[in-house]
Amino acid sequence: MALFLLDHGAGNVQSLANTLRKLGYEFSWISCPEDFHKASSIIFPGQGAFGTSIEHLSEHGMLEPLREYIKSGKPYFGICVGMQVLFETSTESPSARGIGVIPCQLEIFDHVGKAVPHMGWNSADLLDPTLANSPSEAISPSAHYYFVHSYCAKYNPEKYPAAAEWAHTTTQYGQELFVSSVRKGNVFGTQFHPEKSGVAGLTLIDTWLKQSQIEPVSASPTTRVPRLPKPKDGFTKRIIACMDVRANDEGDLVVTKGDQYDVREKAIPSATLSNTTVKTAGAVRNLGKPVALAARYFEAGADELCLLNITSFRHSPLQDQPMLAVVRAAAEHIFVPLTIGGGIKDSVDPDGTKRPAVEVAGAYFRAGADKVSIGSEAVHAVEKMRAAGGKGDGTSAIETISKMYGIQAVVVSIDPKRVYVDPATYDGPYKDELVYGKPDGPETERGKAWWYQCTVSGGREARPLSAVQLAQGVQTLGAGEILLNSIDRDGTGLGFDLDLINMVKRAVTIPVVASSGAGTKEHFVTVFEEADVEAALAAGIFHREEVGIREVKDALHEAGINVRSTNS
Ligand code: 1PR
Repeated sequence: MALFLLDHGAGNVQSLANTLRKLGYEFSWISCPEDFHKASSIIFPGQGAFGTSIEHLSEHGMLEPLREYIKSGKPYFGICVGMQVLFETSTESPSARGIGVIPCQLEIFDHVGKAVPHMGWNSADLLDPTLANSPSEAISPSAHYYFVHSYCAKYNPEKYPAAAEWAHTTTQYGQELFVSSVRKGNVFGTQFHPEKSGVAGLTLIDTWLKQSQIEPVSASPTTRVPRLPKPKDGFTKRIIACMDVRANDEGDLVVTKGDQYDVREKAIPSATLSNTTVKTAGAVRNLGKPVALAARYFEAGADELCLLNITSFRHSPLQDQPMLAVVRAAAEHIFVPLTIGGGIKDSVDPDGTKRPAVEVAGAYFRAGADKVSIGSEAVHAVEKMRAAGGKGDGTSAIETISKMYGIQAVVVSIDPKRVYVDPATYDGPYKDELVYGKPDGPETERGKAWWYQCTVSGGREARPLSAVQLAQGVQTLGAGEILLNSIDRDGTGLGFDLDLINMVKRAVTIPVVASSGAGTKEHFVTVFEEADVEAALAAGIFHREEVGIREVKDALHEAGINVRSTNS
């Protein structure tokens, strides 16, 4: 078999390469139009915007050879945008024209009762239920797969007969049904990312590759049982394990964990000092090696992992080879989405070479990251946008990266801190965002109200911007997700800050990840029941093995909250 992968230049194609290596397949990259003739199977793992992908294929003289290859009837597997290019057009990029074998248009999801992008794990229902028991069927109706997209082929046989004729599975998001995989002859495509879908995804790719070597699939359509939306969709809440990474005093990259962002061991009262503790007080807390911990969390069933380089604001990340190497090594072992944060900004190398943020992000994507998380730079960009009257100028890290890689690849990490004020006298600009009358926070602040102030540089500098203003601003600039920390709750184990989370969640339509303060499995149940967030993230309790990911998911399942099984 001559298996070729098509790289359209945007996004993380490394994950698919890692998956194929793990499964033991050899492959080549399509590097010129002639390679299409050499291929007996092609996988196209697309990501990003429809128009950008088509443009890239055209510019490199690959659109026509791809069209010819697909017409030839040889095995083709398109992933995400690799499936979308089979369609004629997309409202995402109205002037771009796809391959068009499926004469239909892709459209954006509605926002009714759900965040957009559709980001997370969902089920895929076979339209021909008899296939469920077939050993040659790659998709399992009992599994969950990882989706990340805003545009889709709506499933509505009357309105979109061509899409329905190609539909192999449908998926429900909110009350919308869409085509989550297509199949006809040897052309196969999934809207979800099997290379990011854990064991279920690896099995899918392996089954397709084996099947495509044996025999061409019959061109005749399968028996399709038409679908209608069910009362509840199969979308699951995500559990994310986060690793804060920095160099310790010996210069090794370690996973650390702060208490309210202070990652150094506390001073120990002199009466209790022993020789050993004298040495460790003040040292960077070391909770393990990033690659080993990432592999452990993947095995334990985490739905997503996050690596934050917490001191990279001090220097250029492109010079920070250890972190890139960590990402590369981690990506070889984990087959769920990986977010990398810290230092995603315009930077300058010591030799004076300018590295725009989009290039820095590109280096992380090529290393194996699926999303980048932007902290300090997002605050500066929103301040600039607000000063300019509320419109971005197209130059910020958020704008340039989301334009090139799609909004789903851009997370903004918010580091807010409570500012306590006297509610009787406060007349400042955050009056409308004050939280009143909660017996919450430190003893010294009892009876006061508070607002949430944004900080930069790991909480070291406070800025004149609220968490709500930042969240709304980054959504306008083109962020696809918010990672909402809380400096007050970080490492305390007191539970998520529900006031903060609800306030931000109500202010935006993109997905929100609740972070900081998880101390028990019940805290996860509470955050999903009381704040309609898409995901919850924890660090300390997982690192110290006080609560396991399986325990959290069991508790959520018992509470009737949809979660992905830890075995899939
Ligand atoms: O500003 O773009 O370079 O990004 C820096 C990134 O590093 C930001 O995402 C910022 O949140 C993070 N960061 C900076 N300093 C620290 C620190 O801890 N000193 N960590 C830091 C932020 C918070 C979460 C933590 C949760 C859950 N860490 O990552 O994992 O609070 O913890 P818990 O479950 O133990 O309560 P830039």
